[in-house]
Amino acid sequence: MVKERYLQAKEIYKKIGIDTDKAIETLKTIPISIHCWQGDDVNGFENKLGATGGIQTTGNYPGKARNKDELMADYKFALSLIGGSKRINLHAIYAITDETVERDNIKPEYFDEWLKFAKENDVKIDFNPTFFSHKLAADGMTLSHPDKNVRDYWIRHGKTSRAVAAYIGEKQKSPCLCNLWIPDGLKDIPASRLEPRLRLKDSLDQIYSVKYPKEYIIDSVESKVFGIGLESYTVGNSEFYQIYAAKNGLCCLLDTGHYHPTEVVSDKISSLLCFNDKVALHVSRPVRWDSDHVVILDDELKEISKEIVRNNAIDKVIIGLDYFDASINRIAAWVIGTRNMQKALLNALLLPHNDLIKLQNEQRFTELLALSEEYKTLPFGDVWDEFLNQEGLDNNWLEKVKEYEKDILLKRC
Ligand code: RNT
Ligand code: ZN
Repeated sequence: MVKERYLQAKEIYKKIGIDTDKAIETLKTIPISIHCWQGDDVNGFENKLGATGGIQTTGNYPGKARNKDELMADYKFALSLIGGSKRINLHAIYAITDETVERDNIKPEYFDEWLKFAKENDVKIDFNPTFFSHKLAADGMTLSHPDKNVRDYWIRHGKTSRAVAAYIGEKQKSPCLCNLWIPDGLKDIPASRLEPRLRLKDSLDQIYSVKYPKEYIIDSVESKVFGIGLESYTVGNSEFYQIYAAKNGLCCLLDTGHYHPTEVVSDKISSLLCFNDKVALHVSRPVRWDSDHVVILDDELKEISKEIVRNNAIDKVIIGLDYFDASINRIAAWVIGTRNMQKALLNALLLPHNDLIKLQNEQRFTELLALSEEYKTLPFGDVWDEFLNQEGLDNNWLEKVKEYEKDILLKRC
């Protein structure tokens, strides 16, 4: 049945010059970095206090992973329901060690078990220092803190995290994206916006003074426009990091939830591609004051994917997911978000971009609009189902998740 529908769709796409077999093959090679933190509401293994620092998970859905064994088991199960090329994205708070360790003293070997897990599941690892959910970040300031002792602690954490990422990258023979995000900001109108920014700049200079081979690590910096409780001012805003990254040879990471409501990341990617080899993404979904809802197949996700595909930027845009919903089954959240990212990419791979670009250049805007709208109802779903089919998967994953919930998750209470 899937095959029959696929063969029909293949003919339809052929008429507009699209090779669906090639689109499926390309989709299989595009890595999506799946964030571990959806599995346990960004708790990590240090304590059970939950996320602080301008981010928050809301919801009480039962069955979240409470330790490394549960998180790895859930992750493994989620990965088994997702096709294509996958990576896993870790945070420093997911270090595995029996001792109580301060974050400025995290050692690469605390991630050996994750390297083993990654190898067993045929995925590579990305990494993030954790500058939140900590007593020294409780006042919403880390690398820009007025107290030098606090800044120095977080500088050491930044350095030690990069050492971990470089170690992972070397071991796995694939560069590890090491993404730096700090919550630093203020709830109300600042007396000085400049001072914290100058302190952040100095802290970053120290963190990035250590050099690693580019085969091991790609360093990225992530901006934000606001945080919960930090509504008036964010030290590391977009302008700050874009210029810092440009001057220091770092990669910018654009989180789709970190801009004003009418600002879109799909419009920013090409600007960055004019000047950078790589652009990293945190694909998320902003809803009012939250920046982290589960990714759905909406117009903006499709537009982002078109930018990646039509600008020949598949090897340049590093795709990671970043959302956390505690109100629904967490494994389902992983599967829904990742599959939607892949659906959007497939949708982009099935469009005749060169023809559409030609129409734009010839200023034939009526045809451009008419055809773009016509293409929206091509039998995309049949090609998607064939992708799943080739990956040994189908659309009935929810039943498996429900069973897993009944047999495993609900017994965790
Ligand atoms: C927060 C940032 C950051 C975190 C993760 C957990 O607003 O998006 O990337 O969500 O690092
Ligand atoms: Zn993010």
